[in-house]
Amino acid sequence: MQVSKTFKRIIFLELAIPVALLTIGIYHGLMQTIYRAGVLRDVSFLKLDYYQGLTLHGVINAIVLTTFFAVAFGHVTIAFYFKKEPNKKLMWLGFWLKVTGTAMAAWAMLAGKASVLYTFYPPLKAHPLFYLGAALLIVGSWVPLFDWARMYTSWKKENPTTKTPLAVLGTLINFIIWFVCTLAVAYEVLVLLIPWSMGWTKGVNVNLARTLFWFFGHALVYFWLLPAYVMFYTVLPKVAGGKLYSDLAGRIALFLFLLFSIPVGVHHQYSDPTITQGVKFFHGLLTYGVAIPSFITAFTLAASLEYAGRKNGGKGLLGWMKRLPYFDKTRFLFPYFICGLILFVFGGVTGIINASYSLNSVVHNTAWMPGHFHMTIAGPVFLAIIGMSLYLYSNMSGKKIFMLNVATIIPYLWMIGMLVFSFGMSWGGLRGEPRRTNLGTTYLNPESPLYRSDWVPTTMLALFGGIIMFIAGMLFLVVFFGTILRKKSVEGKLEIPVSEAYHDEKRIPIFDRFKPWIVTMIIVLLLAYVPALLNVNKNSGPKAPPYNIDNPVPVVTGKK
Ligand code: HAS
Repeated sequence: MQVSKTFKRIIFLELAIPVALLTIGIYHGLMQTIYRAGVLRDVSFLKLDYYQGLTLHGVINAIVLTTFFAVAFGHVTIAFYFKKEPNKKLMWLGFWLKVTGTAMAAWAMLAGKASVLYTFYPPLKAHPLFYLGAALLIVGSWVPLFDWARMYTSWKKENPTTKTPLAVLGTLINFIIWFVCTLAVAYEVLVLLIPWSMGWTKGVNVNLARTLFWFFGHALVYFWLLPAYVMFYTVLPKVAGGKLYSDLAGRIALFLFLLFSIPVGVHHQYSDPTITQGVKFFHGLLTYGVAIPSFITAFTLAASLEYAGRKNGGKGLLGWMKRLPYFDKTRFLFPYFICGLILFVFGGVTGIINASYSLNSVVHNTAWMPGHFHMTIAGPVFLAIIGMSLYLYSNMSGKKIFMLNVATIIPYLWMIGMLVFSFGMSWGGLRGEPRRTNLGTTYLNPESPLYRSDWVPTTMLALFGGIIMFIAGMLFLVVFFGTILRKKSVEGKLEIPVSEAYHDEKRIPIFDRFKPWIVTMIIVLLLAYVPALLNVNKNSGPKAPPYNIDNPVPVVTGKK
């Protein structure tokens, strides 16, 4: 499909800006492992301190990259399946809001005025521009939803009995989840944090802020995941050489995410004393519910891959696995997808462990947690994002991929690094190693009375894995920007591989309509969150004054 120059320009910018920022994000990932292994026993390096680096790492990799990509991929998906481009003025508006927000937050972080980590829990206090920047980034990502909804409604009017393309369904579901969950964080930022950070209010209700954050925060992880799922359902079977096992399975899984992605946030607050056990139990139960669509996905994708492997000549019980295009340069997206999926098997299992109220008390706030989430966001999500960014850029620009051989092995290198890193973190977590801690200044410093020699192997493994990932990440940047610098060799166009369905079930209206699902979503949300908020309202202590991360004394704001 041919697309306009403006459309291309916006998509290229939305892909390239966050990939460029990855240089900072990936560098600080490596630095984390160096500090934590005690190789560097200082609070800062090159004038950037530990928590400043950790904030940059989390915000760039987990918020900026994922949000820019979700919007760009959404635009591309909608344009490709509806054969119509979204409104360019709105595309630019969303883009500039996101860029301005990112620039504001980046200034605050780089100036050392927002070392509050990506969760920005109060009473840690950031500069108001950090919060305002985050809010603008979010508002910028809302804009396209309204335009896509308009396009969807008019398409549906013309095609009332045609099934909505699975990729479009996934994109719309994802942005509906995103819109609803970000309302809570918008309230947290605009009503609680900005006035407090400006010194207009003396204190902040820390429990309320955390509860609002996690209303947003767990749905956020599915906002990261769903673009990857859209690719796994609609692109992966095709590039593997087969078909999607069941189209309906994909629809069911995606609609289940609409129901269960948000009302599970309290599983991040099992240790918060303000929330009662009944509410925690209910959120825990729903957390097992949100794993179901991923189990459906695991089965459907495995069946799709088996079909592809057999079509490619695979025989016997497991022989099909050997016939998948692991190193086929002409289908280089496959390695990015399969490595992500392999990592997600471990990411998923560790997530289910976290969901258990009792097991959570063993692993909460330990290094186990980054062990878990790196095998999710830095596994299927990250690999799908970088693979698809490269694919889209190359196709739409008409430029051949620079060092295609290297591009094909990067995901394997990343996966190996990630497995080593996450094994080290998870093992360390089980031995009590804390997360978000500069271990080099204390526990991993042999001169400190707190020294823990049993954390040497675990942090060394994490360091070793971190180095491998750093190399893979840098190679990707060379490949991506090398491709940008190339001359175009063919006319660029927008092409996405489309998987046919092996079981293309008849249209079932309930799985092709949003209204009943949105209504159920609201009911489940109310059941899960009204009691949680009532708990917070009843059990919260006095409001907290602001703190900086490096000082146990409150920051003084306003008049004394
Ligand atoms: Fe999580 C904490 C529970 C999924 C990210 N999670 C986090 C944090 C992050 C995160 C960032 O219940 C830390 C937040 C912070 O900073 O404090 N998580 C879960 C559960 C799931 C889950 C039950 N998490 C994710 C995903 C993430 C993510 C996805 C990012 C994208 N998580 C928790 C809990 C906590 C938590 C607690 C709080 C802990 C605490 O105490 O703080 C589920 O959705 C997982 C379901 C997944 C599966 C896996 C399906 C497998 C598939 C692969 C199939 C493979 C194939 C390949 C087909 C059931 C689909 C075959 C191979 C061949 C070669 C053929």
